[in-house]
Amino acid sequence: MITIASEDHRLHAPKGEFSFGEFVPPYENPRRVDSILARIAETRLGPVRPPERFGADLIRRVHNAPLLGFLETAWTQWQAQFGPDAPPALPLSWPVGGMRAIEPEGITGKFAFFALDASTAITPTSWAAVRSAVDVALSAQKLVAGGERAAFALCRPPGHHATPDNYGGYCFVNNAAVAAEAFRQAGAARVAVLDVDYHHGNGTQAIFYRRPDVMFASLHASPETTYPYFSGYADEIGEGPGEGFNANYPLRHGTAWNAYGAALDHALARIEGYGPDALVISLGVDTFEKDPISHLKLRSEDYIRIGEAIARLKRPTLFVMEGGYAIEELGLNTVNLLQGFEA
Ligand code: Q9C
Ligand code: ZN
Repeated sequence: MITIASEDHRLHAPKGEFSFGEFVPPYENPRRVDSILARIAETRLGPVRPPERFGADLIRRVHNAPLLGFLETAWTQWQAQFGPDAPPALPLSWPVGGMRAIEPEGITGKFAFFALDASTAITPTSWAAVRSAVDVALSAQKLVAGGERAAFALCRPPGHHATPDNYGGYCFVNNAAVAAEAFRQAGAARVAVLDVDYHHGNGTQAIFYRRPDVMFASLHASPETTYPYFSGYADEIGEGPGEGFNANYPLRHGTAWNAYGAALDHALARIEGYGPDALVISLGVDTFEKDPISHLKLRSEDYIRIGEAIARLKRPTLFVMEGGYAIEELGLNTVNLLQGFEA
């Protein structure tokens, strides 16, 4: 399988994130890509190629102009306010309940307006890294649209929490959604996105919630206990023309292969019935038993089975990297899934 990867992901390397009352080193960091590339080389999964550059058209189909304008200029405005020793660019308050959700004039208010959480810092060069991740996704998508059975977009930063109007959960632009949109433009009538990241893909769900042409199915730890908390319940089935094209499988903390595999089979049967022309996998491996921020119990060999099960759909398949924070085993688990698919 061909992997697309860019060195420019290194341009997004914030000093830290807020986690349980402390400012800690970021779980989402450049070593994640190193771990995956090392395993790709070790297993000879296939060639690793740099991305082509793409314009912003497809990004604009997925995200609204105010968010994109903010992301491009946030650091400059933050530094204009705080000077050369500016603190980490993060919000610490939010417009909840019935407050006036009007985009504020000042930059600190804008962070509160656009961010989902205080875990997703913006640095001077984050936007360049974000754009490179989109280029990675679109370059891999182009391979699949051009006839490859599958390709792996080694995106960083990840994307599935980014909604039309908000960024967060380590995500800025929704790489998988942009790629799904690219498949539509390339002539696929129906596209399915299957999200196996530990966290609910609230962003991807929101982007396609009212659309029948892109189905979204997600297995994730239940929002009753788990970030992003306010999205991911089983009764979220899509709306209007999108009704019936959204499928959530919330799982309890502690879920291991048996229950996970059963939910996966169910999701795959739903996708099979939908009959997509292309499949996008939001590939998170933070379902791993040793993941430092997660509470599912998948083992390294389980990822081979996930890959095998996805392959049985026999669809042109694009894998887009999302989460996974157990750096030591990140490459192993990710490549296990890809090798299971290829077996
Ligand atoms: N500091 C993805 O896996 N909550 N995002 C962090 C620990 C945010 C995860 C809590 C988790 C976001 C792509
Ligand atoms: Zn995740």
